[in-house]
Amino acid sequence: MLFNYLFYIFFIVITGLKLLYFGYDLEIKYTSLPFLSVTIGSILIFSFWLVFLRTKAWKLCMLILSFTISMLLLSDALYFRYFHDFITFSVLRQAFQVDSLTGSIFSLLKWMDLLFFVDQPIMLLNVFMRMPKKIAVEKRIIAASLTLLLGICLTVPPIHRYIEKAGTNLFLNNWWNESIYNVVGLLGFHSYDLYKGVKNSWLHKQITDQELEEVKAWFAKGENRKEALVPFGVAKGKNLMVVQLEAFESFFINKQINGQAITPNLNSLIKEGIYVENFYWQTAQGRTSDAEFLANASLFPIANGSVYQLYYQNAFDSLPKILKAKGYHTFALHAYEKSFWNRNLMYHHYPFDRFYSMEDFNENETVGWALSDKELFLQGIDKIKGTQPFYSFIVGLSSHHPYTIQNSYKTLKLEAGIEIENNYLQAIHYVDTAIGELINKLKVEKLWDNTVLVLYGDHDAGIKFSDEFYERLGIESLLKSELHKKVPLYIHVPNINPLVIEGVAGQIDITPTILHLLGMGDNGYYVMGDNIFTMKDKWVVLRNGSAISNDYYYEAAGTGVFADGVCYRRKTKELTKVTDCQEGFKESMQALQVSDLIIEHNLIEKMTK
Ligand code: GP9
Ligand code: MN
Repeated sequence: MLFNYLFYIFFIVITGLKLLYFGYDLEIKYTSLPFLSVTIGSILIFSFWLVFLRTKAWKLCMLILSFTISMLLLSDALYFRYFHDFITFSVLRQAFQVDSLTGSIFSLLKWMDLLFFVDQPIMLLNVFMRMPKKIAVEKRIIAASLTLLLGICLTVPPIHRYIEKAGTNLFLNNWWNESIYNVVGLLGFHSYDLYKGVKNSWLHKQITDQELEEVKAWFAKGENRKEALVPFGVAKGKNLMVVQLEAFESFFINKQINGQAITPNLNSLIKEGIYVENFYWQTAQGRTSDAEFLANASLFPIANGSVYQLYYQNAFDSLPKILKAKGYHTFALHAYEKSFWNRNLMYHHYPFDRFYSMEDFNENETVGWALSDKELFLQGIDKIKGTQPFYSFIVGLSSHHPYTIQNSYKTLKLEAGIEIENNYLQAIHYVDTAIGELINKLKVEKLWDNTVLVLYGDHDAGIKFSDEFYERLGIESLLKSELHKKVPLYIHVPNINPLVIEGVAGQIDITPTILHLLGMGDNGYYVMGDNIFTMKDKWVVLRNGSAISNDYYYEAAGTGVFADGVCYRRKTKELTKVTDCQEGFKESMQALQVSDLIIEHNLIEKMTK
């Protein structure tokens, strides 16, 4: 009998160690005492019922439970290495996409991941060991109840203390899964997420009057404007082409490696057009689809899952919708499976008149995952050039993780180094070449002088770059976390002087900025971004609650408490007192809340009626 209990204690300890190794391996910083107690407590709550079972069933169920936890840890670890987030209920609803990511997933596996399964042989052996004595049912009930009680005592008080200190904000707003993990551990996170997922799917809560007022007030507040840097309507009636580039950060722009420019085409474009130097990605779990949504609907992505999957039927004041109403022909082009990220439905709903997906292209050249960006651009222009004025939204793919483009397209001469970093630069360099081809084609087709061209990156590369890599590129920035939040925003407007904008902006600002150039303005539309040409200093809000202004960078903490975050001066990259960033925190809480309310309750439809 004693052996059974001892073995159960072994199960608790080894599972606890596996959970802690998970956090250590993924460098999710949080190892304080309450976290340890919550981790052990949650295992007890998850497994107390084993103690109630008869010996044989107990052993078998313990094997199944420990294997399930091992699989959960491995899946979460792989997902986290790629997306920097945990698998959630909403993500599972899009699980069919995992198929396409298989290549990426294998590249993320490590031998050390076997540690998640370290206890399996012993658990299996235990099932086949003979146990002499049965345990009386009363004893089993008492033991199971005590186990549950101990589990509750280890988890509830620390979480309660956290809520007392920080409020329920973290759970209510749920802007960042990592912060919930930091308080309740991995098993706690998944339980909470499952509860929320089920609740949101089946019990839809109504918006309160106060919440509705909050949303209306947000749109009613006056804007902080300055004289326009570029005249309103300077590109009235022109075509619009927006190109979203995959995992295209901006730190390599105007940089050289071994005497070769990494992005020669973009570098020369910047000299002739408008370049927003401090431009940030604001995506969450919906990755590429979130970036598309930010740029086209000018709202924030949701914290869990993707708007494209979960709210595609909502009403949005989207760029294609606004332009279509003004007589534009609207096209979306992405040479991949049309149902990926639910694009076929979402694009139809935006609405784009026509979506050219993989099946509409001649697949004559593959780079990375699919048709090369070069062919996407060249064939794409042929498809749309006959119908003007057009709005064409093109989504590239060649520079997708794990960046292993075919050797013949790797044209940079690089010394051997860390493979993924080299591959990333090769893929970026390739995409830059494709941009060069795009510009040429626009000129040949006589579109360059009557088309506004917008280029931007969707999100970061998801790579942990080495110090040696930064050195090779001559990057000295002391604040790497902010550096990798930046993607480029380049705008070509026919016949205007070149302009470099230093003020901060984010993907959510793309639609209002374009509406300014096309002479339509964003008045009367439910778009949350600002027009880059007229806005004064703003806080660019990231989905995890961080915020960036011209002067400061507020990095939100995993706890959701303002004072736990850190505040930097952007110019000097020095830490300053956190209260300097108070405004940024307030702004991010408000903006994310307003956007979430709009999306969860389909408010644009209601408010427009
Ligand atoms: C595929 C592509 C995926 O269509 O958009 O990019 P991701 O969302 O994985 O960054
Ligand atoms: Mn992407």
